[in-house]
Amino acid sequence: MKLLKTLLPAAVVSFSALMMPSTFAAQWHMPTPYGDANLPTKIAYGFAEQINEATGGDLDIKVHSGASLMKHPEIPRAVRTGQVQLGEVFIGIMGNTHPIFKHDNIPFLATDYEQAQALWEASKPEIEKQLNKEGMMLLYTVPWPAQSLYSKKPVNSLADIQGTKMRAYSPSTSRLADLMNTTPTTVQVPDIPQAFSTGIIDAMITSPSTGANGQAWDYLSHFNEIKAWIPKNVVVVNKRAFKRLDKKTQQAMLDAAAAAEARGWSEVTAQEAKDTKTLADNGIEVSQPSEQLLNELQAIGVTMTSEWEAESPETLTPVLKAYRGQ
Ligand code: PCA
Repeated sequence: MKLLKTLLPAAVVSFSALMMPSTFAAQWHMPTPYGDANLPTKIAYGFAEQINEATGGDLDIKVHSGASLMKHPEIPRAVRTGQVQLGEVFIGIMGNTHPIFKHDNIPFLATDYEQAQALWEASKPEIEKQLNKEGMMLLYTVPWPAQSLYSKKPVNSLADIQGTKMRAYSPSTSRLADLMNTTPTTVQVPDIPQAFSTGIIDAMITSPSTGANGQAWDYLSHFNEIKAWIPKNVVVVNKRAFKRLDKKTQQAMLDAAAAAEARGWSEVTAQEAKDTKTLADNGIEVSQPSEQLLNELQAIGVTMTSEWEAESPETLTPVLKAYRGQ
């Protein structure tokens, strides 16, 4: 009798394991900061779907877009502590964790996609090292369209904008606002329309996508294509959670990550054109920067690059050299 009692549960388990392999299907949760209209979010859904298909449904990743599961600044800690298995984060918001994360928001360090990719290759080993220290593993990155200046009036030089309130979305963009003689105010994407309409901010630097998604024509009138930097999101997985997956599932995740990253770099240019057109179609005046504005901003970029490098020359000087091919 005693023997039967101890044997029985084991028998039940192995029977159900045979009959219902789906008993072992896992559901993972993936919070992302931005809404469904954004390229990074579309890519996140595609990434989850590819893994689901490759594993025959054994690993089902539920994407929680638009900061619906948790606020954006909470996502890195949630992945680190294993509260969620993986998540998407804007690299720049981790700028205070380690200066390598600031490579992503330095004006005029990398202004086209080829340069942005080269900067990413140069920064990636250190990014991986820092994420690893925090118990996370890098899966893939997705670039945003180039970041340009939105305002309520034409801006031909920094004098036209000084003293106004500028949106910031990372430590580096706060510093940039200071150097532009504007006042930085941190505002998350969902709060942008209200921040403009209540006068909390007067201007911002972000992609045509974020302006188009937030219907920027409702609260501002000018988009100046300074194209000052090309920031990125990263998707990171909790290391322990990844290690517990079987080899086949790990490989499926790495394959899906590689496909996601390739898709981002190949689709971002078209996305940029489409969203810029949406801004213009809705009455926003899209213009090219004057030489003076460009010179002034580029000078700030030089200052910010050297300030950044000085934060940790032993790590950042080699990154800059690798990027510049020195
Ligand atoms: N949109 C996001 C990040 C960069 C971008 O283009 C934002 O404005 O916060």
